[in-house]
Amino acid sequence: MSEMVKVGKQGDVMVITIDNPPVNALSPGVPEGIASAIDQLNADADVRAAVLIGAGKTFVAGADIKEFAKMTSGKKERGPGLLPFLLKIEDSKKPVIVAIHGQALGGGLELAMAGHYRVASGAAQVGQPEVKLGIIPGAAGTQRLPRLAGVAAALEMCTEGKPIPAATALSLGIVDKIIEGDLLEGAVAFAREVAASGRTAFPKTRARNEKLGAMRDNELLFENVRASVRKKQRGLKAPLAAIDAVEAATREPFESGCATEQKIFTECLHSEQSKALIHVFFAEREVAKIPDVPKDTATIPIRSAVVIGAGTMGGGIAMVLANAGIPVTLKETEQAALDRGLATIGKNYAGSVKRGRMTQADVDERMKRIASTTEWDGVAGADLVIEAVFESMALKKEIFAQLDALAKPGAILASNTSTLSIDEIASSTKRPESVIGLHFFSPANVMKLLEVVRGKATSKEVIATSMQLAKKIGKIGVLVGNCRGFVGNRMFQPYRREAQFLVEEGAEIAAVDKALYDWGMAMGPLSTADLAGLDIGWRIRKEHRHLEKPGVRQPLAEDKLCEMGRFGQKTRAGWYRYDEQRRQVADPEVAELVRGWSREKGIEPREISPEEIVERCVYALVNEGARILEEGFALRAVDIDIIYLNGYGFPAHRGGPMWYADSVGLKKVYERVCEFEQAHGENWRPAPLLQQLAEQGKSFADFQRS
Ligand code: 3H9
Repeated sequence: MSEMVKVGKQGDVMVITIDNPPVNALSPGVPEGIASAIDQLNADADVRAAVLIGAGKTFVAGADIKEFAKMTSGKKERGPGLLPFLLKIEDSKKPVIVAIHGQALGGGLELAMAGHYRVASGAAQVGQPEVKLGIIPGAAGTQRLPRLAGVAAALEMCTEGKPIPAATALSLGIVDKIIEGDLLEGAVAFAREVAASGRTAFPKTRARNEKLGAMRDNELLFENVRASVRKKQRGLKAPLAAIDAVEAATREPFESGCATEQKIFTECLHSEQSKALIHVFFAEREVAKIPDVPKDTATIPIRSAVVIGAGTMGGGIAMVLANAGIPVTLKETEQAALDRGLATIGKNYAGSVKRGRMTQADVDERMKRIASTTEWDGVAGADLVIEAVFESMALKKEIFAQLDALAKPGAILASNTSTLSIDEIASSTKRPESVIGLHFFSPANVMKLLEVVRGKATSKEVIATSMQLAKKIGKIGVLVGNCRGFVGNRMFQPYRREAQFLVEEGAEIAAVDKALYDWGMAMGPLSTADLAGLDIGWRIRKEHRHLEKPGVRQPLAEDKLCEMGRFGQKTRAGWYRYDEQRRQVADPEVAELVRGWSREKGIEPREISPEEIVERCVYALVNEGARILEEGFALRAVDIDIIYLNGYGFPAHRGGPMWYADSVGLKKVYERVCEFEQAHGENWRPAPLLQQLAEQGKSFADFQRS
């Protein structure tokens, strides 16, 4: 018997326990172990039924995702897959009751559906999340789920990939009973009832066709779901593939439906999208691991917090802390500013209630956690202070000196700065080890990314606590070093520069945005600039003119637009114009102006293809990313990828900028960067690391800092 599957008995009921920590993935050995247990069940005259359950915190989180890369790289044959093992369970002469706690996801739910009955604890969840990995269910999930839950529910679960709670699974017919109290005890009792019922045959999901629906109704349903997926999951292939597979369940007998599913599954598994999304799955977990801050580093309990500044960022941060159950005091200098900040928080929460994301009771509870003050009174008792005032070093230093005087020893003093040096801010305190950057992205209550900026003196406890806090407040924390713009904004600057250059060279404004949007970015770079405000970069550039190298081309357009008072959406004019409802409209005047400015600079307009637009902008990200990696401001290429995916609308199915460059091939990327350097000068000087890896035939993923 496999080590990962244990067999025991409770009287006349066999208990088969999957024990493959941490999440009971169906790694090699697990399906074989279950199959052998089913043989034992049918051979043992003393048992009348079996309960199949998971050890530890969850039932089964699906197939072992690590195995997929081995298959697609040719290191491993795919083999027979899980299907024969599942048929063996379904064909067992004695009933198999699957007991679900934690999650039954992907192959875990497929395994459960092959049992004759399913019971679940109240807090359990079930789902087919494969689309999030760019694949579809590959062990008859698309064939058994519509038979249990109906076609519409199966389509929703297989295309969106969101797990559903046990109560919903019960109402859909996916589980047969919710067990209150001890799951194993309840499942064994259920098994005895089934065994005592006198039945000689037990329900096989694959034979239950009554929920597959009428063909005509289905056709309309498929059409609607395809249209909605194309809109909501733009550019993703797996959700559409999942619909094809579910459709096969309604058109073909079970066996041939399974064969269709296998074919589609294999195509998806070998796609670039799936490789990228699987990379993202592991990358999201990798960023939590910091080589010199081990998992067992002591952390500081965060029982209360103060946020300084009640503007858009400060208010959003206060909401995020309150949502996670942390009492927070919002501090402003003027009562009027505080009132405005609180009103915005109230408005944002009201929006969540309106959209059905929260109840009024949830909001009341959260609002109770947000206190407000114009004094410094909360600081002394706080475990965490987050400063979120506007970007002025002098002001921030003044605030940190004050915090140093007031905060208790050991409290974390964080700045939400997006551009300024954490070390310089920390220098205004006598405890730089307690100072860290917590760079939230706007709107802070929505965006998943938190750049955690490590100063040169920041202590490991403060880093470990900040990374833990990120998880607690539902963010993905990525540790970065203290350089100008940190990782995300430092890379964004050349990306945006190229977008401007392209317009100055003759590309239409809308064409630049469209090329990148069609490529998968959540928004084009010029629309993003209008949203963020063109004036922010303008003010920073004005302060740093002395850093500009003579003879190196600088973008013209945004500075000139700002000089005209066109700051973007906030002034209803930037690259585009905005109507009363903030709807974007093209502005031919801007195109004309840019043409004039370019002419003055002697730039000849030319035809620019969407491919060049994408290469210029995306390779600008990659080249700067390579410098950041080499200089050590990001720990690994995956950290950069996660920042771009969660903070900058980079498409997940392209894996992040560094993964994307690896998938194109660094030799090719490097050659193109060299061509751009020839054509456009010093801005495109290749990063030494890009050159080195390209010449060695390596990838960013291979890069290990020595
Ligand atoms: C599938 O099933 C295809 C089928 O149709 C069959 C085809 C034939 N495999 O997330 P956590 C690791 S596709 C391998 O931090 P949590 C994870 O990397 C699969 N490893 O914990 C991490 O490792 P480390 C469909 C896995 O409590 C550790 O476990 N299923 C797998 O926050 C802890 O994970 C899914 O897509 C796996 N399947 O969340 C579900 N799952 O400690 C994927 C996890 O070294 N999993 N690991 O960094 C999840 O969504 C979450 O892990 C879960 C737990 C909700 C289960």
